[in-house]
Amino acid sequence: MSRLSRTALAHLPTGVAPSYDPAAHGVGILHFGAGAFHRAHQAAITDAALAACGGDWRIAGVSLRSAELAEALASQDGLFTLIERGAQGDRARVIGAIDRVVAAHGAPEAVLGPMSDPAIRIVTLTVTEKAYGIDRSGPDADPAHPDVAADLESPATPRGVLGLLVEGLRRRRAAGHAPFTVLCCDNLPENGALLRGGVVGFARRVDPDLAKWIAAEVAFPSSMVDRITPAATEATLTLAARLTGVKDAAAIETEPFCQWVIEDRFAQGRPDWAAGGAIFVDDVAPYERMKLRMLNGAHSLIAYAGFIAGHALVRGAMADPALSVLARRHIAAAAATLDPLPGIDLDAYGDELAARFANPAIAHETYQIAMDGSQKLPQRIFAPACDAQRAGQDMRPFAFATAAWARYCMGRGEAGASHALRDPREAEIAAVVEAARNDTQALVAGLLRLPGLTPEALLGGAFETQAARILRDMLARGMVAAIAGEAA
Ligand code: CS2
Repeated sequence: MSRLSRTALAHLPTGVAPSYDPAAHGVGILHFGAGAFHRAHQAAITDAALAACGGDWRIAGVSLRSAELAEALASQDGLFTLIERGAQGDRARVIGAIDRVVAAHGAPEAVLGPMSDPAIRIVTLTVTEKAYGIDRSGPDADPAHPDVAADLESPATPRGVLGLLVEGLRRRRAAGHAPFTVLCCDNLPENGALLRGGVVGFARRVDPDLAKWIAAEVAFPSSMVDRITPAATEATLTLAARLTGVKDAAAIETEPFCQWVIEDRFAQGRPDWAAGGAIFVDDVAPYERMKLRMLNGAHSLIAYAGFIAGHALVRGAMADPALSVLARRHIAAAAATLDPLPGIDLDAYGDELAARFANPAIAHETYQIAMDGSQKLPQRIFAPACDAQRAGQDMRPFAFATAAWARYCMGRGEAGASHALRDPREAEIAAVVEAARNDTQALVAGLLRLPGLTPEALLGGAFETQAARILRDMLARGMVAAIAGEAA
């Protein structure tokens, strides 16, 4: 079987190859974090925009850690297969929007070079919540973050996101070029303003004049991205080969649903992403809140409760009647904290979410979603819990999710098997777990009081007491019984 490449495109089944010639379009976007999520989402929408409206908007990807993806894509002329999997079956399409991916690790010039090139008009990012190094209370750069600390020491040879953006912008300004627009695509609240705070805060520490220029000249629109994309496996590659007739080492699979809501503030133009299904709005914040609280909040609940109850996959957890009731209760409680959104029926959105979680073709691991809880819970669980408390609404769904996270943080399943937490604050979490022993109140109190984690309003009151009681029940009766009792 031949390998996916430009020359193989002519031999693909009808409708699989891009309907435009990728090589005829120049690169206009630099993207940090070229993993499965980006390729199933932004790259796919950019591909549709290129097919519909053209333009020099192909993407150069930056892989911050691994060189593997860069090599796989290089040997395939940047092409990869995207498989959409849903009730209607599997649909494969080859995406031509990515020109190349460069590995940044130990090679900052590979990233700073393109950043200085005026052809790059937008820098986009999906690097996960923990990679930024932003102190959210500012927002500001967090000098305690390892990448930020290293880059403040040697700003001319950065390795982290903030350091690379600031040095890239510095060079742009020094060369007299207009700055690129910075578009954050991670699951963070008001992600444009947050990243702006981090970048300006970093710049202020190395070059206050540059910080002023960035604050005045660089646009940081917010965006909300949504597409459930599990990590690709060998089975993904086998399926891609069966659907297309060629071998693809970089194939990925995803759900049919895809949503991208973007603030339309691009200083130097942008692709016609609306042609690929994106929605442009003046203010992304209400959409972001809806998605973070309803989708991601319920996802985290399912991940922690489901993992401890023995469900490796989200779809398996949703097939458990009691857990599915809890997921729906969580979605409804999250919806109740939101202001109405013109044109959006929150009940219908919630129903659609439950169906998406249950998609039998998508094998999304609870363990994957459980990762980095300390970076996710504030916007997914604590923010809606605060609003619910203020409005006198039921906080129990949020307390249950918090207890499930605390149970997961204990690092051991009910049969005694240990699991790695995979959280940037895992040392602090482990210290709290160790000190609390099996005192559930001390454990919940300790976790909630990790510096900067939980809003003051939730500490020392009903929310904390409820979470501790629920955790005690989870330990006394087991997670399955605790879920069943809660759903009854
Ligand atoms: C998930 C998200 O891993 C997680 O934390 O909740 O990656 C989720 O699948 C996406 O945000 C869906 O758009």
